[in-house]
Amino acid sequence: MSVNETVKFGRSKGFFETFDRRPGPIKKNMHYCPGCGHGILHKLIAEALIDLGMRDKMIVISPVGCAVFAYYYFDCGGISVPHGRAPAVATGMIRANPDSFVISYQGDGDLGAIGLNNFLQAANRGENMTVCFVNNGIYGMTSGQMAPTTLVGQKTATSPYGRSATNEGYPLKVAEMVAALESPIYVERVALTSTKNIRAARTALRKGLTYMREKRGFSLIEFLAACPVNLKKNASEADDWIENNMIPYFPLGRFKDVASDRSPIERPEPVFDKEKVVEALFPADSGLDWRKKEAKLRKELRIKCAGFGGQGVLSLGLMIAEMGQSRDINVSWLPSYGPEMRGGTANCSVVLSNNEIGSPIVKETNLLITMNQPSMDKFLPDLLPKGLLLYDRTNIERPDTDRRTYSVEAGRIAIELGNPKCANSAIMGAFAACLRGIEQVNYEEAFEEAIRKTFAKKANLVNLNIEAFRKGKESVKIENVN
Ligand SMILES: Cc1ncc(C[n+]2csc(CCOP(=O)(O)OP(=O)(O)O)c2C)c(N)n1
Ligand code: SF4
Ligand SMILES: [Mg+2]
Repeated sequence: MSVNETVKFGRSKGFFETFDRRPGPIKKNMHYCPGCGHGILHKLIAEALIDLGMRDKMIVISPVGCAVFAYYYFDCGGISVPHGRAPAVATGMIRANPDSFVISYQGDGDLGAIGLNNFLQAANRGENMTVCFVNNGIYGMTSGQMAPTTLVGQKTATSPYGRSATNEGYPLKVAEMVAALESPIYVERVALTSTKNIRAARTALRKGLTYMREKRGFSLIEFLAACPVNLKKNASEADDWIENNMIPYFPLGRFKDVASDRSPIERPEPVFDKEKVVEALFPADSGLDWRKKEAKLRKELRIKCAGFGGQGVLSLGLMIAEMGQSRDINVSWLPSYGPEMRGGTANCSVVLSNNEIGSPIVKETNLLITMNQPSMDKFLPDLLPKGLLLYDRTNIERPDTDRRTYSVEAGRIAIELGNPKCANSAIMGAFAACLRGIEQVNYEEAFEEAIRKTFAKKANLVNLNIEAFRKGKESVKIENVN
């Protein structure tokens, strides 16, 4: 190094100083494996946000994939979205607020498989967004399954003999495909391998972001990136592998750059008139209007339903929400998918409220419904002191708690009715009985309507679930009235 060169230490201001959103004790490092392309690209993005002055209006959309937690790191707007849906969410954001900037950050599974249609439609509409497409040739997060961009002959967890062009087709050339569309303005493929390639990637990223700042339209930058863990190589071997195997098939270079021929996008200014939206959603003669303030519930119910994956806890939550909606109560239902499901419990959050619902996330619960022991152990500490607990005592030991507690043998009822899957309706019956007790409201008919609606396409299950519901309602047991 010459004496005139300056070495800059420290983290770009595009990153948070410490990663406080990251659970656990590690707050300084990202969760990526050593040598992972995501880490390199995050650094390039963070620096560009600051150097281009775009941070304060930027939203980075995290995909489902190893970059699912990108919002832990970037000090700008961030949201994580369902698998493959980043371009659709990005479209909504920039259409509603055309002065904001959006990076749709996506992996090859997210963009090339489950989300391909969302992605192509956004590209074809020429939305003013920058798509950062991380092509590591594999499903990194889920331990190395074949992706649309896996090379022919490449062995993965789901192509143990190597990808076959005859069976699975050839790897998808996303950059070439998008460059063939009329609307996109800029398409380039780069690689996050050698210093030279990373510098070219940095330039391409900044070009795409600059075009977005000028509102020129849709840019795609495809980053060939290493997933050393799933390639079973070290970081340097993984880079060599990309250069020797991926680049020959996915050539680097600029496939399209027509920004200078395009005028900045101008679309009609969106108007958000709350009253008009309400009128459209709830026409005056529909009888449904969340502005009506008559007290239907004495207080907002923030409910957590939790159990094993196959116990139907998500549909239990949906049926409760369905019931509330049919009674003109504001409702939200938020299933919990994704990495946290690996812990063994599936759960969903349901809010029933007379008022507008501030957040669908239920952390402090005032009504907990548990269908297995791990869920009880996990969520009971979040139950508020005046909260109510309802559990399936077929599967769960009587908890040592001073909360108001009710139980029902939902599992046993379901087995006696000949179908263990209707345990969720049995516990919902018990829930309806509890509601009658605590809220002095009788929603039992509405619950039965919700069951009919849920199983409308499986007529043989309607009666079974209604029977389970009624039995659950009749056999609820008070454990602790506090
Ligand atoms: C709706 C849905 N389907 C499937 C999954 C499982 N899943 C999680 S990540 C992933 C693929 C990720 O691969 P990629 O987009 O290439 O990201 P990478 O981890 O390689 O960066 C899949 C299929 C999920 N979480 N949600
Ligand atoms: S599994 Fe692969 S893609 Fe995921 S963090 Fe590790 S190296 Fe990166
Ligand atoms: Mg991938």
